[in-house]
Amino acid sequence: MANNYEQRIPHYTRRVEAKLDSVLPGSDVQPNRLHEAMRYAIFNGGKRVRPLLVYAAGECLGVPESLLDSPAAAIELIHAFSLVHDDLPAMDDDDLRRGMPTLHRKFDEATAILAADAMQPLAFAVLADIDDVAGDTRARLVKLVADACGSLGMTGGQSMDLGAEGRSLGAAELEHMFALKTGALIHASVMSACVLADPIPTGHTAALDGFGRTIGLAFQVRDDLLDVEGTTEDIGKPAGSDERMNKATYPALFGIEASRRRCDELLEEGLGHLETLPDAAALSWLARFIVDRGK
Ligand code: GRG
Repeated sequence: MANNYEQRIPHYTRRVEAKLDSVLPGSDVQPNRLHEAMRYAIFNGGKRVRPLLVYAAGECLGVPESLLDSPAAAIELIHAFSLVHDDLPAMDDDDLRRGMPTLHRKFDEATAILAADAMQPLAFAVLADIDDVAGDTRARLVKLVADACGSLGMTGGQSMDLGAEGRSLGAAELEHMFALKTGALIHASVMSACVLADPIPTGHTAALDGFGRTIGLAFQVRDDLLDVEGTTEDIGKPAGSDERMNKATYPALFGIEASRRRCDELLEEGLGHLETLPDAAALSWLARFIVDRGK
């Protein structure tokens, strides 16, 4: 099943995009401008890494694809919502995202805030509505994703990130911030398949837990490197903005070489977690993609 994983990525991308299309109200539905803005935030060219991790972890544990569409779409809704907030004037004040105007630039600030506000509850509605799954499993999925985006997850990490501007952090503090800001949702993507596959051997859960944490951290170190090494055209957002905003990043605090080494170490550690798992080729491919990606 996991052979030729790369060729099957479009299949998974189509699945999650079809699910997203089915749960997002059409832009012909009132209030039209709000729905148009939500659709713009979702359908403007994201890589869909988190949904791909949901499907890949599902492959590994033998979870039917049809059960994975809801967590994949819900997590992408949360991710898209966080990017809209991240770009707002009160946060990073960015004009460009995925090579296109950010939502508040394309529409207006109030519409961007409202579109993000509506995407978050939609994500939980999608999880609560998942077909053919017991009620307690749905509740566990809702809690998994809620914890990942709350004050002890992504929102907390974003708060730490804003508070770290201009400060010199040690590696442990920086990585803790990364683990929350970026790692928590990536970890939840992997763990959502464990919830759906339960009961599974505790060794499998521990391996995927370790993999999710490690690769979530690697994702942010690579993101920091891309901001320094990529062009605006490559990364679809203004290159060098971390330095201009005096952000606490891995390259700024420890240098480019140390950042590359840390990415490689985290990749090795992540791949090590996969060794005991039955069918981890897709996860392994995604882990390499995360540390090698050019955008
Ligand atoms: C209230 C839940 C909540 C969130 C608000 C704004 C915020 C708090 C959190 C933002 C967290 C954030 C933006 C983390 C950065 C994560 C990151 C590296 C995003 C880029 O992800 P990619 O490369 O993006 O997967 P694409 O465009 O491919 O989807």
